[in-house]
Amino acid sequence: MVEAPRVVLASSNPGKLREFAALLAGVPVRLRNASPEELAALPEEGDQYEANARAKAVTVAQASGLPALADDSGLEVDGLGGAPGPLSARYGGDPLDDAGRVARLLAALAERPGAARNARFVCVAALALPDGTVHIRRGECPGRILPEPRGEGGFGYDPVFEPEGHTRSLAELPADLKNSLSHRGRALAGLTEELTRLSGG
Ligand code: ITT
Repeated sequence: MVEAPRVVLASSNPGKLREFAALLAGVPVRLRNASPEELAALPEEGDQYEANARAKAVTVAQASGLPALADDSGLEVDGLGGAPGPLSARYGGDPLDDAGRVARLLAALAERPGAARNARFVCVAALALPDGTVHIRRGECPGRILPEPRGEGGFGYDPVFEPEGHTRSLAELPADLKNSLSHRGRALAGLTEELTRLSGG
């Protein structure tokens, strides 16, 4: 029997890695996380989702000699002119953790009216092949920023993001429901065909 092709996940974010694995569970590929050496080769990130996603995937595809999958993602808040956007992981500076970044976001939006809290998660996913081909897909998830964090699931800004059409935060929704409507779920759905093709399917 022919083994499913291997694909390396080019991310150091445990929350993303969990979601990649769940989202690709039905795709005939064998996933592995990037090694510390492969992750150390990742370039400094800029302020463009697509360039960042492409750079992460291409770097790990070259380092591993295998197809590599990465995403660059972020939260865009209308009342902050679309910030923090591609800078979401570094919002507020380095010493902050997820809870610190959430607190900083809520402070920036304190006393701001409803429309200022409209927001969207954006994900640009990149699949880089060892032959240099790169496939790019984008996904978005619209919603709004809640007044207080709610829920224990997910990661990052999930506790303060209520997706459109729902009355719970992403951190309160079951993981499979988040994945079915999330920016990452939508971006990866667009890559399923290319990933399946790796196995000759
Ligand atoms: P890698 O580059 O190693 O993958 P990273 O966390 O630095 O990890 P990004 O530069 O793409 O990745 O930053 C994305 C940030 O946006 C992430 O750290 C979260 O703060 C936020 N984010 C992205 N997707 C999210 C989601 O589904 N839920 C909550 N926050 C999310």
